[in-house]
Amino acid sequence: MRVRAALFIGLVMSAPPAWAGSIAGQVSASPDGTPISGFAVNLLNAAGGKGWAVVQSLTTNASGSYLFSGVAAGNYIIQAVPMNTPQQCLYAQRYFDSMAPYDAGRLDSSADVISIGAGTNITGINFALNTVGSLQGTVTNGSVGLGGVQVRLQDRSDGRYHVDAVTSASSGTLGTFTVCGVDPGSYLFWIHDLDAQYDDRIAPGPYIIISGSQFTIGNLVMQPMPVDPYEPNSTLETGTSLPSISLSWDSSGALLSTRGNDVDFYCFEALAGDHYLITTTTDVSISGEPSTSPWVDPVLGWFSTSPASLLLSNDDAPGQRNARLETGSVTISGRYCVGVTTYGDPDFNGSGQASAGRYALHILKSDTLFDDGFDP
Ligand SMILES: [Ca+2]
Ligand SMILES: [Ca+2]
Ligand SMILES: [Ca+2]
Ligand SMILES: [Ca+2]
Repeated sequence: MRVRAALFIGLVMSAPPAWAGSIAGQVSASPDGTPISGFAVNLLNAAGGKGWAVVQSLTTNASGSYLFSGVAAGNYIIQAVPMNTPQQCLYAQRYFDSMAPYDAGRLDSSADVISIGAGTNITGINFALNTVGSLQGTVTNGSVGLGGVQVRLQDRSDGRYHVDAVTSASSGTLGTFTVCGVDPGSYLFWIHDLDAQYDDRIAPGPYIIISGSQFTIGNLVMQPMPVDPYEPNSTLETGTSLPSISLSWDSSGALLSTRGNDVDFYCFEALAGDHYLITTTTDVSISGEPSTSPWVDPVLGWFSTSPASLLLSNDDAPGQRNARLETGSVTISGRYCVGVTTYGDPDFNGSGQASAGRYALHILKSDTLFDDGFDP
């Protein structure tokens, strides 16, 4: 009796909850249909508010199959990702994409959204992968390899098409990277140090990728980040004093360098009744090219100084990375400050910043409230 009771409890505890659904499929090589085992498959949803994010990840079994179980009702997309091995590197990362809008699985914006109801089991989410190319190289500062640097191989004619990699951090191969699964085409390199101790760099190439080939390129050299001319300005008390703003004020040279250390404050005298529209973007010039960073995620704050207080903040209006604030009508004349940090640092003290790098700041004054759909 004791054994049977224990078995019964075990079965109850391992049974899936009633709400749990599943999504299954297979990854194979095209055109011959050979199953690809050990290929990574990701389940993504957008519940976190920062675009599609991975919520489950697994690898295909010996017959190329995968099964996500315990999937809550909701909307998902599925992504197949090559592992960094010589065999898998010749296949591209693909989203499941069989219906319009269609882009052969290259963009998450065209991925088929799979809506799953409570307890529903969906099968046949299959990937048939063509052979493409890959590329490898090393990022250095001119003398030593740099680990943990973001590397983006980006289509020269359409920046939406790109493949990302990260340089190695292990001492034996520091700074080396392999960009797996690159569709044939003409590419540029964009490299970014997450701590922004080194400046972003775009190497225009062209780097030509041919199907079935593994290229090796020379070193990509990063330069130190230039000094931010507005530093030190990391507290309300030391904030950069701006002249009284009559129309607008722009800063395209402001920087955040080294995550966790740098917040930038810009302060000015505002009169009761003033209105300000404040925006940050990552639309900056890199290597002489107008660029929008995919890595840096600015957050804006609007502070009074007496008393010192965060009045408003914004991370993602409009879009997931830009930030935009309307002060509304200033109630009391005095010194106010705009704070700039990055996502992960709601206290504007630098702690927890998830990104760092160049940003552009724009402050616009108006005598009337703005009316463009983003009023606070
Ligand atoms: Ca689609
Ligand atoms: Ca600062
Ligand atoms: Ca700074
Ligand atoms: Ca943001």
